[in-house]
Amino acid sequence: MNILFLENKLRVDKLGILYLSAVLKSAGHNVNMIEDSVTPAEEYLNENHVDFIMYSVMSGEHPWYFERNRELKREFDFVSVFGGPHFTLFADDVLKDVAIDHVVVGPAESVINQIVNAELPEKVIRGSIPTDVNAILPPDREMLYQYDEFGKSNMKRFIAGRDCPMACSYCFNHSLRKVFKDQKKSFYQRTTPRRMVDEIKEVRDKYGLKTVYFNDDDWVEDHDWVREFCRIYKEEVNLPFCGSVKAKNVTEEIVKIMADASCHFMNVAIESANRQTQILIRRGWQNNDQIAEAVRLFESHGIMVRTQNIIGLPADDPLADALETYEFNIKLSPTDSWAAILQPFYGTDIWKVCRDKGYIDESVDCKKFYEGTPLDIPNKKEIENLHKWWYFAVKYKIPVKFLKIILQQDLTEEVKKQIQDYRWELTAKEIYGLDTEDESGVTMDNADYQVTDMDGDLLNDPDSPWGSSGDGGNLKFPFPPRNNDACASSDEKE
Ligand code: B12
Ligand code: SF4
Repeated sequence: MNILFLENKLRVDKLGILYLSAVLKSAGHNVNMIEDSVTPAEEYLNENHVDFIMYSVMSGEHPWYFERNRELKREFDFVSVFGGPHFTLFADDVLKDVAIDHVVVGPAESVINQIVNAELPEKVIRGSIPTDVNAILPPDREMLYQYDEFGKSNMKRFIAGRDCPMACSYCFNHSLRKVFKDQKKSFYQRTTPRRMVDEIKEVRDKYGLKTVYFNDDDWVEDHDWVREFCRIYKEEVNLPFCGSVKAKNVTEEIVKIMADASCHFMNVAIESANRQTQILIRRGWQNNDQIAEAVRLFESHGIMVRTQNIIGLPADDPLADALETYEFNIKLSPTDSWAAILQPFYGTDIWKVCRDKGYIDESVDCKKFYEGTPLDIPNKKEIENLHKWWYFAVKYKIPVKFLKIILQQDLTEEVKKQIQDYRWELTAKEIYGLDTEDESGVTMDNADYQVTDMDGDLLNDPDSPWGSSGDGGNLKFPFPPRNNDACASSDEKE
């Protein structure tokens, strides 16, 4: 069969479809992927026979995928298959849409070939949590890396584990666990350190690689795994790597091991520093002392930290909550600090909290990740302005009393954009050691130096469906060589 994964616009590796492509190819199918924004699907379908079009969807982008599929169905004959995180919570969306043939809820490795072989006729198909992640084929990167923008990118993405044991009320994890509660024993697996290192080496040798980015929700969750991985990785790869951690699982021993294995940068999530809000969003499992200690440990061992925060939360006083979180960030003084505005996805527990507090009604569509809050909360303007100023306010430790005056000022869309763009220009220089201008003063626009937002969209990209004021969390350019590694230099001093 000929199978096409259709994306709108991809800016970072989308591992989910690469894992599925490997499974499909192993069964002898022809699999390809195009970005509609680069090669319009009609153009491709006129030239190539396609039996199945597959769409991988995250919430927020779902309207685009549904509409595009309807358009294509009117003109071409194919079977449409949808999957991805959106459908863990939203499978009902699709029941009425006659252009959608199949939707898979959850991981699809175990069912994708059966769908293609017409062995599963149902519209909504339950996937399954892999029983052994080490038995899953490694992702088929060729499908994506045939495109230089990805194949030649210096930073490539990997994932060692699949799930997260927590149940934060704004996240899809709790509903994923409900759907697959009969597969409890298969949750929280990690590929072996050996397999992970082999996968990285293969990508390095085949495609080039300067920085490894782990998608795992908590890279340090299993300390034995980290010890063994870092031991092999240091010997056989030793490239800068980055990822995300839960502060409660960070210890000095683990941080030292990571720094010694070239760990360069870690995201540490705070979300809210207010204890009541932490409990409301079900992040009571870690406290501010643990967060502060994790940030201190990383930074003191030369691993840069970006703190991640959520503002616009449905606290009784959302602005006071955000400002308390802000002050906590100032105390921590991380290399970088980022705030998102809460988007309560329909069906999550936080959505129910927002509804019960009268902050939202069912008609609200949460897809403006950066522009504003969809909630009808007090101090909306101040919260949206705080989001724009966040990085500078934390960096320059602006006192709350003065910040409150700044937050009352009206910002035009142009000014908001300028603030965000400047924020990313500084981040590129300060964190990643790169100038956005080369020595001749010419602004670089080489793919290797593109700065993308959290959606993976290019900053200043007029075609971005999410606007241009993104987070910038995913940077594709190479990190500076780690010859000034904190551990190495302290060893030298000794
Ligand atoms: C890396 C990452 C990103 C990256 C890359 C995205 C990607 N898809 O790879 C970037 C930075 C771009 C990103 C951005 C955002 N992300 Co994000 N991201 C992740 C993260 C941490 C890892 C993704 C991953 O590699 N998973 C591993 C692969 C193997 O799993 P998978 O992608 O789910 O794929 C499996 C199944 O879903 C299914 N499947 C996937 N596609 C398809 C397609 C078909 C046809 C079928 C049948 C099945 C199928 O089978 C796959 C194999 O088992 C996940 C959390 C997580 N652990 O998954 C969040 C996650 C996907 N992100 C999330 C969110 C909210 C966002 C943002 C909105 C954040 C923000 N505020 O900006 C943006 C939105 C982006 C957008 N709308 O385009 C949510 C999505 C929730 C939802 N309901 O959709 C998640 C689940 C995290 C969470 N806390 O809830 N993200
Ligand atoms: S810790 Fe992160 S991945 Fe896990 S449930 Fe909370 S938000 Fe989701």
